[in-house]
Amino acid sequence: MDFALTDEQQLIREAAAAFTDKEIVPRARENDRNHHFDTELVRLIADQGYLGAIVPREYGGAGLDYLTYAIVTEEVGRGCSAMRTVVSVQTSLVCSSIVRWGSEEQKQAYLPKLCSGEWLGCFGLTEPDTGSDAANQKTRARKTNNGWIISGAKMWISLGNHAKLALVFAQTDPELGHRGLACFLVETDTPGFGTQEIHGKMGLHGSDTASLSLDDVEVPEEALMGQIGDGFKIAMSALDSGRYSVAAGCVGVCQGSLDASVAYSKEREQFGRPIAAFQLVQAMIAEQRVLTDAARLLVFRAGWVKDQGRPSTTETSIAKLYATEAAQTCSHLAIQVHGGSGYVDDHPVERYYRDVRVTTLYEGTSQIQKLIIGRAETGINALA
Ligand code: COS
Repeated sequence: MDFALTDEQQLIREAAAAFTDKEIVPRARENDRNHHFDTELVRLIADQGYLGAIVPREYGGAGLDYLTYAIVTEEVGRGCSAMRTVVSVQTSLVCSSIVRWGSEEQKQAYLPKLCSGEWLGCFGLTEPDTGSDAANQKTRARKTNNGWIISGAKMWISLGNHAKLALVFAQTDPELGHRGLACFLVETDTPGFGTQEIHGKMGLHGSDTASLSLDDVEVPEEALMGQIGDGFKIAMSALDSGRYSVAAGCVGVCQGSLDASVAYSKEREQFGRPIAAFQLVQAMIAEQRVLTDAARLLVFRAGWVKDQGRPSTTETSIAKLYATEAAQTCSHLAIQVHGGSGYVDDHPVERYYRDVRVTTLYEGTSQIQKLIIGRAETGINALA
């Protein structure tokens, strides 16, 4: 077993860290304060190749392996979870689905535009009444002579207001349950496709979140990705990649919390000494270090399994569960180390804390990850 990164991975880490410090970190607070989805910054991230990190080069991607993708995503996550969400949605949920399930024509048509950031994509799975029970889609797709008519609504869709392409999951035959689901590549300027911004979020103020409405949206036959009935598998395989990406971003939040805590505790003096000299402060720093290391190792293990082409659902759920929960604890402890200063946005830790709260909810709650892990361990499906 070799825990060292390759020279190439190390260089990619250094480049991603430098880019994050130069471009993402300086904008994160203002974007958060202004609830601004920074499309200029998205373009810079795309120029780095991060939006198509795991897409083969022939389709405009960077052709990275999964482990290296985690390294990049971690660095972006350290800078800003709103921008990391862009990477996760575009790269994992949208691009990786098209790579795996799209026809050659669909790959040629969409991947270069998505990898370059010319187009953003979104992932239309969740609905107002359909969250954890993802198979229970209310959105319907009706067959016509030339294609399909899709009607329904989607909720909590990251990038939804800016996306030019939406992966839309819809039921073609309710009698078939999850085997009736299909996935469509819907261009968002198609008549009947509408979006609305969701306001009032606790965090991720710099990200774009939408509800989508599909009112008899007519798409051609070529919009179907995979076969009718593949929809649920497409969604689950997308989430195998998306959850991994969320977990990697959370490692970045853990590391950012730790770095901020170490720096502040060495600078801040009380009782005539830097607070880093106090055992109770060191305990909070040590706890963050352990959580960060453990989360990163679980993410790397999941990436290593993916890079071998083996099923990785369980390892991904373990990494997602652990890293997202670790990031809650690390950002919470980081505020504690900062005292009153951690409660305002002079330091990144209060933004970490608010932004990271959603990660135990989106792309499958912690409870769903536990059920997936429990089922793998016992062979018993607690959801049946
Ligand atoms: N990749 C490919 N196919 C998969 C898969 C994966 N990771 N996981 C399951 N499948 C396939 C199974 O092989 C099965 O195929 P068959 O119909 O041919 O047998 C089918 O999908 C159904 O699988 P399963 O029985 O595991 O489905 P469940 O209904 O039990 O899944 C959970 C339940 C909870 C796991 C699922 O609904 C889920 O992940 N929910 C959370 C959804 C979520 O994360 N939402 C947030 C979206 S925010 S972007």
